[in-house]
Amino acid sequence: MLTIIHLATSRSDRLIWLFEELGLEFGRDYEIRTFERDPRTQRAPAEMKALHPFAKAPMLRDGDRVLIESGAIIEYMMGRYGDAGLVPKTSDPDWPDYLQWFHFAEGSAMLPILLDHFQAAGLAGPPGESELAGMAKAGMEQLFAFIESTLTERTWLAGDRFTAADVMMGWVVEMIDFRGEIGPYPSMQRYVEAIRARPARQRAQKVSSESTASA
Ligand SMILES: N[C@@H](CCC(=O)N[C@@H](CS)C(=O)NCC(=O)O)C(=O)O
Repeated sequence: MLTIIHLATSRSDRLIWLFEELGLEFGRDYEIRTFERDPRTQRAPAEMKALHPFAKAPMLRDGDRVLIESGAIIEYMMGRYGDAGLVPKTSDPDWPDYLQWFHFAEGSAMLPILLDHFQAAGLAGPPGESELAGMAKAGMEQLFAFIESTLTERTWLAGDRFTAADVMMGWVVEMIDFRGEIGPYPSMQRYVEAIRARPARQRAQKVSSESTASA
């Protein structure tokens, strides 16, 4: 049995979604161990250190191995258990875009969003006034424009079919929506609706909220 180590509203939602896209079934093929964030700091609890010294979500336990990094875990799962057609072949013209967007999610997209989150929480002085606030705003505008222009040209980020890059980036675009910033971007709105219409995404949402409620 595979175990997803989960924090509510976190990147571990990517894994539950991927597992459902791969046809794995909650309770039969995988279980979820949910931890609560510290209500004041939103940090992961100290008990997670006992599972892995880095103590961040998600983690995946497979036998006696515990892996971290959502992107690495997704690649691990598809490499070891089959990719269900979510990875273009290296000869496919969409493969370079697949690689780019898969890694862009954690490598570039999250930074301006996190900078903005921390400055808005007042960690860099009065919100909206620090140099960091300006950097975050400019970074987010650049990010949103790049995602929007790509999604105006194609249905999914790496072409006309859904890939694992959309699991990585879909979580980011849903975060943009959750933060109330998607309004001016019709292609991102269309993309979020297409994600939410996927049966695997809907199953994952249900599994995630049920496992959070029973934590
Ligand atoms: N790049 C890592 C980021 C991991 C990460 O920062 N996870 C957050 C949740 S989304 C976390 O555990 N935060 C609590 C903490 O840092 O204490 C990944 O994609 O897995």
